[in-house]
Amino acid sequence: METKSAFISIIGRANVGKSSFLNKALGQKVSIVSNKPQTTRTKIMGVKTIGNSQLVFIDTPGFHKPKNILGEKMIKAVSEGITGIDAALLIVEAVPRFKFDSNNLPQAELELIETLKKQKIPTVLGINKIDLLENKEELLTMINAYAQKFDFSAIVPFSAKSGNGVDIIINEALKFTTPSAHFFAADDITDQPDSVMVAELIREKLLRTLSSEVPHGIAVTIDRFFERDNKQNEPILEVEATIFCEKDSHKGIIIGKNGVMLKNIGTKARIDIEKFFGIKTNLKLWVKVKEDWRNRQSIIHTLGLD
Ligand SMILES: Nc1nc2c(ncn2[C@@H]2O[C@H](COP(=O)(O)OP(=O)(O)OP(=O)(O)O)[C@@H](O)[C@H]2O)c(=O)[nH]1
Ligand SMILES: [Mg+2]
Repeated sequence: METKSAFISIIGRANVGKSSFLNKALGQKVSIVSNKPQTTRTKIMGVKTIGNSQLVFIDTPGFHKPKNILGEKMIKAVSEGITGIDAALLIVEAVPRFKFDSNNLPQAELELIETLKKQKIPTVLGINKIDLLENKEELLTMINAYAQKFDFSAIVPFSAKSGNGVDIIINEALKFTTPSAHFFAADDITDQPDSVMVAELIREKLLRTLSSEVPHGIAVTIDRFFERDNKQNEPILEVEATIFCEKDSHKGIIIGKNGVMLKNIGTKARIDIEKFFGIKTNLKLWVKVKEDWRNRQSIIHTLGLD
């Protein structure tokens, strides 16, 4: 049987739903999602094998103006994420946060479109969050505005939340496949090691639970990660993780009064880890301060964020 594959980068501004699309397309969470911008920090591959075709999606951090060294690394991950790919999926929002003006698309999107043009990357435009759209005419204005900027292979309105239109994007993606060996096993779903997946699931709960600046300055490391059998001979996953934050005051917020906040975060993370691996899990969390780590190259490196 002749096998085919395509590498497809998912790019766009922060918070437009790139990771949500990936998870919906795969039918499983491999990339964390929150309502805070800059949730995704590195390139994350998601693999979908349909018959003899394998789609390798590359989720990337939201394109933004970096404010620290971590931000610069994230933008580097975006440009690396579109190197050597077969196609791209540019995601924008049907109901943008900014005032939509067809002559004045967001700078970040224009910059990405410029790169796609220069590198001649075939691109599907996905207009996400159509479930929030009240006035369908706005969608037409938007489609026209983007179509004038770039010759997209297809323009697909969709909702990563309801799943509407996601299959249309997958069908468009399949058109980019070319004869080649598969790079992943048929049942592989991501390139992320299990321990990274666990750290990300913990960080997701921090992003979702904490407000303001605190979660942006957080990194999670896994200190211990192993499986053992309990007395009843049932497998248990033991996980110990450290949450790094930037200030003593942030540490206080993360732990919360009488440790309630940390306990709540730990419970939510444990439930998700159990769901992901399908086994009972013990999760222990510690909180440590590393001042201004987002501007410290050595720490960023140690955390595997470059
Ligand atoms: N209503 C609605 N919300 C959505 C939809 N897709 C994503 N969201 C929400 O949009 C927010 C951002 O989603 P993410 O998937 O994290 O966005 P992202 O583009 O990966 O963001 P970064 O990683 O920060 O660049 C989350 O609160 C999602 O629940 C959608 O189709 N409809
Ligand atoms: Mg993301």
